[in-house]
Amino acid sequence: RKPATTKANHASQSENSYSTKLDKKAFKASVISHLHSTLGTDENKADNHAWFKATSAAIQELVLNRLRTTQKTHYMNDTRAVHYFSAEFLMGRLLSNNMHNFGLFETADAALKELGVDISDVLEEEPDMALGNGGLGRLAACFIDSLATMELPAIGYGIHYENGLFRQEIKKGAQIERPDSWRDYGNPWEICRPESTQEVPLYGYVETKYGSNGNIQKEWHPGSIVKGVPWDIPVVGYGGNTVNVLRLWQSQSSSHFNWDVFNAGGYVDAQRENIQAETISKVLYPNDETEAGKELRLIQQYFFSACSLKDIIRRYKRAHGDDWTRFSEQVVIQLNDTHPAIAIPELMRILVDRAELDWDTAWAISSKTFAYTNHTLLPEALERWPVRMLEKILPRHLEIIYEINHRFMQELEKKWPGDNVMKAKLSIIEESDEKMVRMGNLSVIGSFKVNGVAQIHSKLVKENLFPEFDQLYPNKLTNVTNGVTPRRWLKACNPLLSALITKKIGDQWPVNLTQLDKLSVFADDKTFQNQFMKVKQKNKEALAKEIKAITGIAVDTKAIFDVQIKRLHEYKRQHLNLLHIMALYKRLLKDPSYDMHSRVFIFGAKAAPGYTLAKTIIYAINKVADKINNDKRINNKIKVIFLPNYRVSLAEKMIPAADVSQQISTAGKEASGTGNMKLALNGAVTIGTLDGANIEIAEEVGAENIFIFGKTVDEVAAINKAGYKPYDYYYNNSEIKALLDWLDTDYFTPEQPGALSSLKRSMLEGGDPYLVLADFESYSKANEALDKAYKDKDRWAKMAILNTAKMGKFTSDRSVQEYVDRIWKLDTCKV
Ligand code: RUG
Repeated sequence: RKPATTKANHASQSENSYSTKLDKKAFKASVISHLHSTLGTDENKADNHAWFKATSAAIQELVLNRLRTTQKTHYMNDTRAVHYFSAEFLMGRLLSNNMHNFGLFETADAALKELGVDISDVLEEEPDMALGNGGLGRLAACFIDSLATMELPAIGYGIHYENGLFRQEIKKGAQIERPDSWRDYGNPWEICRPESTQEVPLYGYVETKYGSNGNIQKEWHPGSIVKGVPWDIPVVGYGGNTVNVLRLWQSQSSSHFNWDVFNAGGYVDAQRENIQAETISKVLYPNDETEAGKELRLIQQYFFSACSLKDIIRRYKRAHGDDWTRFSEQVVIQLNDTHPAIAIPELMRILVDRAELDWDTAWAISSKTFAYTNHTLLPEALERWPVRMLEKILPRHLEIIYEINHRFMQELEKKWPGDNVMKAKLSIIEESDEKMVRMGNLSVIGSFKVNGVAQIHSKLVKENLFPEFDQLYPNKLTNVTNGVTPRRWLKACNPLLSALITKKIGDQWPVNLTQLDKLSVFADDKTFQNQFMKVKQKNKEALAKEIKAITGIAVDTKAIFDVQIKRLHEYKRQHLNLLHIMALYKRLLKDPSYDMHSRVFIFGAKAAPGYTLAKTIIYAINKVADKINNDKRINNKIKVIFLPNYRVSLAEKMIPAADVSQQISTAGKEASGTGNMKLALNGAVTIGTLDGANIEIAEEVGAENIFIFGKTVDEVAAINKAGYKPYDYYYNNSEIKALLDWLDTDYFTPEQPGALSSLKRSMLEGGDPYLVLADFESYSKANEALDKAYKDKDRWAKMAILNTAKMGKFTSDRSVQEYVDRIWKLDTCKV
């Protein structure tokens, strides 16, 4: 049962390794057959959606074949596997990606063409799987792509949300949220597996009993039980050999209900409060809101963690029966942030209460199973749950958390005798007015490795967030810098650039991204510069068409395309970008000959529905845009475009067309960023702060190929320590004063005077917590340098080429390899 597996290495499969299975003729036949037999229509009646379904079905046939083979191979090899627990997987669309990974894109394109169908119309029919908020969910999607590509045994576990992240509409400049019911017309990729349904207990009470051996036994009598039904989404690795699975749980009511308990009295009230089982997986929570009080969210977290653990244990038992000794050898669980941290006490409950292992044995297994990734230092995003809430929903888990904490306190007492301050700091329980459970502390204590997501971030995790934990467990905290999959974020989304690169350096770069460095020698080559910039120009023209179609606004494709795409948050400082745009506008109004290359500022951003100031910033961008875009006096020097409903599929159109990448967070606030990597990979030049992965990008591309500005992490800390005074900047810099005062007039919102005043207030009375004013001048200077660089065509082409060439480090294959080597300890398994 244990044939040879090999150490993980980058698969060197070429794109064609699987494509030989289907030529154009066979592909055509398969699509038509699905049109007839799966969809009950024909070539004459079929609309684009039917073609999309039929094409997907043709691909899915191949996918399922490889899925079966993969699963059989993993089972036969009894492989150790990573289980990636994530409340979010931001997958986007799958058809194009799956075709590319099977090496069938060109075949499909040609086949559909012969059928009179344009492949891009077909691809547009696919709704995005927007089961995530942003970076964290998209990272999970990139990682499972890499895991499959590198032929590593892995499974993603998450929630099958009925509604993904809300759809954003912009009405009169303001964000409106609409539901995202992405499965209204079915999803051609997912497979329901009712046979693997799990039951999840909730609420109720804990009974203390004596077991047969005289030991105390705990029995949880749940107040209700919900069912988790799994949906499997195949994850196709590049080359099409390994197809792993993303297993997403949908909640359903269970006929199985403990009526004895219910009728015993006293539970009627509790039961009345119970949420309907079906609502658990109904909707993805938009992040950035305070978590406290969100009972349903805690239930979501427990729901998917419990289903996934049961699923893992079922599979483990099939191979190893009741022998738990090998569990942590076979199973590693990566917690993507603290959202699935409740899995730690859940595994302890299973081992202690159900498998009747003693605590120490159980803890030895559990603490060798989990590893935890931290994605943020922002205090408001560090999860804490009220003890009261846990007691009500998961009474046994609360007991277990207390026991974990009690033993941990004993450990602390040994290390730092009598140090109660230390104990209070590191305790899982926060003794505030309302007692809280700190999920971050639980995750660190219950995991064998903890990682941050960029060098600077991991350093701050060690030095600021968990310094005492780092002292206590010297080798537990580490760094794995994020990465992105070059298959989706270059090969598939930027076919022109991909073709140019392949022509120049061969076709191995999608699986060995450091090969891009071979382009460096052509950075000064005029012919290559022309070819590279011609591709950029074509991509800009395509985006301009899209902008026109979406907004009705015509943009000049000779202008600099300047892109800021990410969630709307004060720390990401879209308002710094906006203030600078207003400054340029003002300078042009004052002096029409003000020397600047024309520039199109393009935004994409969703604000959490409850985040008022973020929504005001969106409104402000749109209102300033209205004014600038219609002001004849500035001669089209500036355009401001806000593209509504930013999502993965829109990013795929924006990124290839970007000249400039805005990465302007307050230093120390953006854990890593991954959009920064995608944009640079596609030849955009970054203007950014020394924050997150920008620092490592700067190291790779060199200082002369990036525009760095602003206060550093240390400077930010020093300013805050000394007491930051935004009014100093307001009174000492006349431009800043004029800009903020402008926001206070009705110039941009004549129909609604004062609508933007809160934005000004946030940067003055509000204390400007993200140091917008402190960084404004330096940002403005960096923009001038950028403008100058762009005017020098050769220089810019060289910079753009070198940005692409130097992005080898930022493939998610490298990140995954680091997890494999240092945390997961997996072997590849050739399928
Ligand atoms: O904000 C971070 C990004 O900096 C990072 O690149 C991404 C992936 O690691 O995760 C984002 N993030 C952090 N998303 N949610 C959180 C907090 O839960």
